[in-house]
Amino acid sequence: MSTREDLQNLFEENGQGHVFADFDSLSAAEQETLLADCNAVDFSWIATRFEQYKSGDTGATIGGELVPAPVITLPQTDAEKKKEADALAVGEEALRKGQLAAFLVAGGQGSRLGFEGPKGCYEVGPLTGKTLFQWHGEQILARAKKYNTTIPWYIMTSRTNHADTVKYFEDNNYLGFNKKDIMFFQQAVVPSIDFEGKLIRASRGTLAVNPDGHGGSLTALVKSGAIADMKKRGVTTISYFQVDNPLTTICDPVFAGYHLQVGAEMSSKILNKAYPEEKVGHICYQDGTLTVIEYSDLDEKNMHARDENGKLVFWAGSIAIHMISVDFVEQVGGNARLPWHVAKKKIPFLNGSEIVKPADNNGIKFETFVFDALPMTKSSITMEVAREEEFAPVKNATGVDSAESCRQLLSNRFAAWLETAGKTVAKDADGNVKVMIEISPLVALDADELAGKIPASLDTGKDILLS
Ligand code: UD2
Repeated sequence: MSTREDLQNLFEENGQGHVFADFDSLSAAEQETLLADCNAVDFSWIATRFEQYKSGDTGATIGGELVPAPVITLPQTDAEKKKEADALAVGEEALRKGQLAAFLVAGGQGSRLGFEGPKGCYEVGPLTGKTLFQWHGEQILARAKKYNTTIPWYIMTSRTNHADTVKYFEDNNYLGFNKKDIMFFQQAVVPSIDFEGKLIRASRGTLAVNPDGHGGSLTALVKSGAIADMKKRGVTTISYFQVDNPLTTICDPVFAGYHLQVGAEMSSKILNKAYPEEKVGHICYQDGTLTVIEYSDLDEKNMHARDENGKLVFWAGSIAIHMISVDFVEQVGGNARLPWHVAKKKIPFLNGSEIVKPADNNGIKFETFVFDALPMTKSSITMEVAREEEFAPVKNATGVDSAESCRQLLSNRFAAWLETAGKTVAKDADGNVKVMIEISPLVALDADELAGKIPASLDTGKDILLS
C-alpha cells in the first residue's frame, strides 16, 4: 500500500486532491479506511469513464437493425409438449447428477425499495412474513430433495451488504443448508464520480463507490473461487437469479434441459410483456448479434411496433433469469470486458462533517450488465415462462412491483394451484384472490406436487397457510 504522501501527490496530480483536504482532522481509523479506498482507485479507469460520460455514450448499443430473437414459447400443441417433456428429462437427469448450482446475485443497493439492509431480508411471505432469502432457500432445498441431490448455493454480495447478509444466514442456521453448501462472495466496487469527474467522499473515512453491476458476477465467480468449487463438485451449469423475485424457478429442469440439449453457453427466460413500456429487457438480434436491449434503451418506434395480428413485435421481456455454463464463465469471467453503463444518481456526500442526501442527481454510477455477455455466446436459447407462475418482483415501496403486489401475486399463484386440484377460491373483479395464501416450497414446488397434499378440510374462504 502506498504511503499517505505518495497517494496525496498522486491524487493532486490527477485533479483529485480535494479527497485529502481534511485528512489531518480525521481519526486514525478514518484515515486508514480512506487510504485503503484511495489505494484502490484506478485513475485511467476514471478518466476513460468520464470521457465516456461526456461523449454521451451510455454504454448501450443503440440503433442497428433489430430482429426479435427466436423464443421457445409456452407449449400449446402436442409436439411442443413433447419437446418440453424431453427437455424436462434432460434437466432432471442433470439435477440428479448434481450438475446444477444455484447462483443468486444480491449485491445491488436496493435503493428504490428504501429498505435498510440486504434486500434478501425483506419480508414477502403473505402470511408468515418469510424473507426473500428464505423463499429462495426453501425452494433450492426442496428441489435438491426431489432429485436426491445437493444443490450448492452461491450468493454474491457487495461491500455494503456482505456482513449483514452473512450474519442473517448465521443467525438463521443457514436456512437449513449444510454450511459447506453455501458460499458467499463479494463483487467488486468502482468509484462513483460527480458531473465534473471528481471523486466523491461518502463519509469521513470512505470514498463513494458502487457495486460494479451484476455483470461483475462473471469476474467475481472466477476470482472468488466459486467456479473452481463448482468444478470440484461436478457442476456444469449455473442457475442465475435475482434476489427480488420469490416466484423465480431456481434450477428449473425444463429450462436447464433446453439449455443443455443444444450445449448453450448462456440462456435466458422471458415473458410476454404486459405493456410496451414494461421495465424489462428485450432479447433480440441487433445487426445479427444476440443481445438484450434494456427498456430504457429501446427506441419508441420499436417499443410500440406491432405485427399484423396486433402483437408487440418486441413482446419478449427478459426477466434476468439465466442458465450459464460453468465453462463459459471460466472463459469470459476473468476478462469479461462488458460495456460500462452510465446512470445518473443521487449520491450521498460528505459536506464538512455532515453527510448530505441530495434531492437531485449529483453524480454518476457505472455498472456492467450480465446480459451483455450474450453477444459472446455461440449458442443460446430463450424460453418463455408464464408471468403468473414466475414473476412477482419486489422493486418499489408501494404500487407496481411492491411488497403488496408481490404478496397478492404469490397468493394468486397458489390459488391457481389449488384450483388445478379442484378447489374453488373466490376472486375480485380483477382476478385477485380475496384471501392470502402461502404455500412453502418445502410443501410443493408446483401444482402437481400440491395436488396430493391438500387437506380435505381446507376452507378456501379463509387465509391458507401450508408450511
Ligand atoms: C432488472 C433488469 C430488467 C428486468 C428486471 C426484471 C437490469 C439492468 N435490468 O432490472 O431488464 O429483467 O430486472 O426484474 O438488470 N445486482 C447485483 N449487483 C449489482 C447490481 C445489481 O448483484 O451491482 C443484483 C441485485 O441485487 C438484483 C439484480 O441484480 O438481485 C437486479 O438488479 P436491479 O434491481 O438493479 O435490476 P432492475 O430491477 O433495474
